[in-house]
Amino acid sequence: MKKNNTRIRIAVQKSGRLTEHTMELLTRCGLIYSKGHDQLICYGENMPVDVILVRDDDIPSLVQENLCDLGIVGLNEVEETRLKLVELDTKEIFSQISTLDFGYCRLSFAIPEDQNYTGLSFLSGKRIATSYPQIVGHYLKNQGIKAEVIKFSGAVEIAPGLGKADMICDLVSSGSTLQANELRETDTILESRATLIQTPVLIPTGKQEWLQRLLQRIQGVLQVKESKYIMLHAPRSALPEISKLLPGSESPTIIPLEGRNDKVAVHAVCKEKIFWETLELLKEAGASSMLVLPVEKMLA
Ligand code: PRT
Ligand code: ZN
Repeated sequence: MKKNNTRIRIAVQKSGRLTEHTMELLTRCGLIYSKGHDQLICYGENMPVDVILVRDDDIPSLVQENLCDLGIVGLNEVEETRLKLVELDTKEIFSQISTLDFGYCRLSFAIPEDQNYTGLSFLSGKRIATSYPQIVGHYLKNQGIKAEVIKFSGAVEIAPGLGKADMICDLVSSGSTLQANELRETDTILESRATLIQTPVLIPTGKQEWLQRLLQRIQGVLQVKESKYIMLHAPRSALPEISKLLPGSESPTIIPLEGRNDKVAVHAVCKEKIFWETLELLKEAGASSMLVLPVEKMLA
């Protein structure tokens, strides 16, 4: 795979929990792509952006080694690789550009249900199975706890049952996997979600413009998801109170209403959720004819 100096390469999970959300994000950024015969690359047809499909564990290294300019991967993988690079005294490490709004989970310790958890001191001298030895090792060191960290590549939750470990530290979302294995979650050591990372190497000028455009569009997509456009009529006298009630909005647009001096139309983009309760409060403040619309695209 020869690297091109004008096309941006973005590493994405090939098949797994992050894949669908990541491809949807890129599509919402305007990317139209076709899949190569080998199913390993999606070629951007309308933007100089190619998507490289790989295992999620490989994404941070591909970005670190500048084989890809960007990567989208869970913070758990980002942090595990970052700590390894720090340990190796690596000077230039990939940067974390933005957290995204999917792939939520947490890295937590879990112990057999029948054990009595006594706080962090419980960990002392224990054998802890995990796929994240760097994160767990770092945490234990910071807490001044001596315990044995055993690296497991998958099915960590079965380690205590097999007698290979006393407890585990693994990703949890609903908690049902722990429950099925008779384990109880104790402390969380990392809150994770999908994260956008960028190579530590200077991006060539030929790619700069499109890189900036892509990053700006990603921010736009993230903002738009929560944003709503609200339109309402209001008495002029109630404007200060109504403006205060509009969640996360910058100065609203005030439009005169034909033949009415006492009333105006108010239009605003709200960057936070608008709940029924907010509309009810606006009504109490004198607003009427309220309309809340989704926002399709946004560019700051
Ligand atoms: O093949 P490849 O290596 O690419 O995929 P993978 O199997 O390593 O990763 P995948 O697709 O399972 O997860 C990709 C990323 O999604 C992870 O790195 C996390 O950032 C994020 N993520 C979000 C999760 C979960 N939620 C999650 N629940 N990753 C894994 N799990 C597993 C967890 O390890 C445990 O086995 O799901 C189980 C727990 O789930 P609950 O709902 O039972 O608590
Ligand atoms: Zn993986």
